[in-house]
Amino acid sequence: MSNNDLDIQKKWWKEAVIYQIYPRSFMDSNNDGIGDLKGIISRLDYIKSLGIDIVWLNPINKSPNDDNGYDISDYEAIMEEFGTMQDFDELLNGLHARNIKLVMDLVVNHSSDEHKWFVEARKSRDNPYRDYYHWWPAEKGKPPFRKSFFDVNGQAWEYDAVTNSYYLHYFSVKQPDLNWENPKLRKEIYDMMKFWIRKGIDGFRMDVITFISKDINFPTITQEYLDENYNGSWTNYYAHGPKLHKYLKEINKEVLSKYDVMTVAEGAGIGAGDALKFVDEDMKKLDMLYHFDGTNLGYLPNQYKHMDPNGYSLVAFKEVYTKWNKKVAKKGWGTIYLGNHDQPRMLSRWGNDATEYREASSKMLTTFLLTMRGTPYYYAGDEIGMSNIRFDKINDYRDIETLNMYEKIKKENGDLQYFLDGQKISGRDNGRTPFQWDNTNNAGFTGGTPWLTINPDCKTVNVAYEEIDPDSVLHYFRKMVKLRKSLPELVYGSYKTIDKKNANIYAYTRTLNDRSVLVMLNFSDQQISFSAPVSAGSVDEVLLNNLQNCKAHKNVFQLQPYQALIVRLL
Ligand code: TEU
Ligand code: CA
Repeated sequence: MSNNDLDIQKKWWKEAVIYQIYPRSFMDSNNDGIGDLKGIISRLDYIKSLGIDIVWLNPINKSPNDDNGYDISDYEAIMEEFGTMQDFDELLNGLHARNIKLVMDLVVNHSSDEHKWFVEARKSRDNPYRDYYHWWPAEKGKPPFRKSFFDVNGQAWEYDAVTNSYYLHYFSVKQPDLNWENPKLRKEIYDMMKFWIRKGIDGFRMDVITFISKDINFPTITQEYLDENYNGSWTNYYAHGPKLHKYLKEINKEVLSKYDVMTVAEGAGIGAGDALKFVDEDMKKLDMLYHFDGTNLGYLPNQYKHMDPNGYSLVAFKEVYTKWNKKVAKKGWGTIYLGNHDQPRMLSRWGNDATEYREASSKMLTTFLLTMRGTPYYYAGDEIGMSNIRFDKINDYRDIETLNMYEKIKKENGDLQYFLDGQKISGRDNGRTPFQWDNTNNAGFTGGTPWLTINPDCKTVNVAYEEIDPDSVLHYFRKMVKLRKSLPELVYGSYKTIDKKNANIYAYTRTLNDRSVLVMLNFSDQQISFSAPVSAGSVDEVLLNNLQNCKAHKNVFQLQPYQALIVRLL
């Protein structure tokens, strides 16, 4: 069925390529070792050169940086380390002048404990801000267990002596959860969102927005209950609070419906079956959601089988993306990502960062991200093939998640070496090492001491080096972006997976108005013979190849290790 049978509503954010910048690690302008807004401003022409349409900035609001900005102490001020509101205005104008939109990170499941609301709330039980947060009076006894992702004891209730009460924090003890039951709190959030929209931003990425509704009876939740109802996962339980969709509809009614802004939910705990509850246009809630079903798959067997015996398989990987695409094929819209600030580098996780394969597999993964159906979220640094830094020692890490989990395992006399081995693969700091601009000191990121160690591969993995190599990962990224924009079938075209049980090749067609392309991706380090099924159409010209040659006879391709091919089908 050609795609023009589907009445797809065209939207700017459906046609866009989104580039995510982690400001702390992108470019430092004042040699304090921390990236900042002026640093990003100094690199606007580079960002423009990529051909992307939207920049998603991780949080830049005032924060004590317990969780690198995901603990906000003033939602309408800029983090001191990042600069001033004037710098923000200059950055926004600089992006808009280059026809690039700006999406900000909305972190409203929790605030910092240094936010004035929490400073007030913990003063007394009758403080006007008390109900901006979730409290449990100690005279009721200990509150029922709730898991915290970042607490050294794994406990989400923290005792606060001043008012002889406990407060709830799903993340660190310095990230108290906001009480969305309170209409006054919700109005404060909506007013803040309007403040930023009136400043001219173009949308929000909504941090763990799925967690904002809590069952305020705080019932006892047993592991058996989690196993029976939430696949044993606290994340899944947290993501199904009783009033979540009421709040999402209210956010849309009170704020989003009044402006042309885009929204994307960080969809922790949400399965494909629930996708349309969030992104079906008729629901009038959000535009997009990104899921974790792909990134939560096990690790590559050839590299880390010992870490995850169930391991990932390409067949499972393909099933995830095909399942999610199917859910939003007719209504709603999808997203595609493999890397972000919470993930290890996609090259190390899903490709192969060995010298022999790093360029080919980087380009292959980029081809996947930019030929799938749905808005691609591309993480800064992946366009030059940055890889995991694989720290050996806990002292090398800065991420509160790694540091606190280490402490927790130490308290429990657990296997610290096993944990550190695992962090080399999945630790979030692998994706947060400073951007590599050139082969000068500190990779051109800072004239000071970088806040996080720079990957030693920066001598050759850097923008300057790759600008002069026409076959570089960087030039391939630009080519792939350009190709996506030149072929409407790669944006709005239907997606159909081919040979889904193939253990090494991910192949699919994209079709719009009877124009079809076939994408073939070799996810393995082997040469694989692949017969493009004639039902997909007869193979015509090769539109893009991440390697120099293409061995084919009629519709049989000898795909080299990590080869990516896009061919026109007649
Ligand atoms: O991440 C939430 C999230 O994805 C966690 O539920 C995830 O499972 C956890 O990081 C384990 O890997 C968002 C932000 O993206 C993240 O950077 C913040 O640390 C977190 O929320 C708290 O704001
Ligand atoms: Ca700085």
